[in-house]
Amino acid sequence: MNHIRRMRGLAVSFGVLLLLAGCGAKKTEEPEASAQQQFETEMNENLIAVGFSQVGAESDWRAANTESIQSALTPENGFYLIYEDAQQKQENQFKAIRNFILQEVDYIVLSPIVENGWDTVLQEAKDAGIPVILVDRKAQVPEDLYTCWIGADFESEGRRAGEWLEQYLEDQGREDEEINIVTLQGTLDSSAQLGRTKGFGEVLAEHDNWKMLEMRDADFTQAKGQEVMESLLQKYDDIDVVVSENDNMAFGAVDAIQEAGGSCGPDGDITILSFDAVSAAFDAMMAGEINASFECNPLHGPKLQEIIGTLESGGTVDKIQYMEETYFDTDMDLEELRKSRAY
Ligand code: GYE
Repeated sequence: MNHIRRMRGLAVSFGVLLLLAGCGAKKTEEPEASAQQQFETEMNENLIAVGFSQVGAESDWRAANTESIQSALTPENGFYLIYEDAQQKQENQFKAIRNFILQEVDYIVLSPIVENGWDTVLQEAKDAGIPVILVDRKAQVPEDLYTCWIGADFESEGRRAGEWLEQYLEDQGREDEEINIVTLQGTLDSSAQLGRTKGFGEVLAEHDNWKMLEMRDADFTQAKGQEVMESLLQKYDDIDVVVSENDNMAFGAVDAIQEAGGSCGPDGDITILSFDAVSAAFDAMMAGEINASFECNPLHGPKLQEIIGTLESGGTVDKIQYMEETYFDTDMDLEELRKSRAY
């Protein structure tokens, strides 16, 4: 049933493609095009069609996540993947999902940019009988609107960062000092932002001497991280700690601090805590620019492949599935640790 539905959908989209391709083509090329059409249709006959609406390409983490999913859902593994980059706009994700429904894909994989606003479009997918698998970020919708979710425990990541800071200050005998903190937040209302802010906030609330000077949205990008950090440095001259809700914003913050003549990292004046632990964060830690990065695992591809496999054979899957995570700091043998990392 699913497959009949998919083949029809793909035939429609190939038809559209061929029509477009045909616009500028000479008459003599027509037979070739229809042979191509036949080939494509045959090739895709037994493949599982998956429409994937990705948030964007805003960070190294996102690039690793896209790559992991694209390299798992391949034709060799039995998939026909339609990838849509939403360029960090929820409306683009709505459009992509509605197109997937028109194309009659077998599954929709969605990484929701923010948590709210999904009820209508996910109800449309449900009405069309297409299972939705949420990856990375969550959507605040009734449970029957998605099959399952895979991603990170963002609150634990935030708490882990808070506890790390607690220990770090204690080790330096600074546990009673007044500590001024600023936070570069990720895209507001995204699960990663909400969870990390909440988790760190819980540890913050236990310390009367920790002062959160300001929390500012820097949208998970390096450029925004730099811009926001520049303005925070102009406003406050006594920042002790920067909590950056991803590595790319932390890289921007390092640039801003260095350009302003300041210093950061384990030997500098400003302690920088970050999230994701992408490869470039290892470089930054080894260069002594940031202190610690709390891991967020982007390698969702294999798990996604396994989940779809289970669903295809009529099995059931856990509604919520967390990835395993740890953290890294400059006291560790980072050179050695990074050797086994894929991102
Ligand atoms: O931390 C950040 C990315 O949702 C976990 O999004 C993801 C976050 C990740 O842009 O780098």
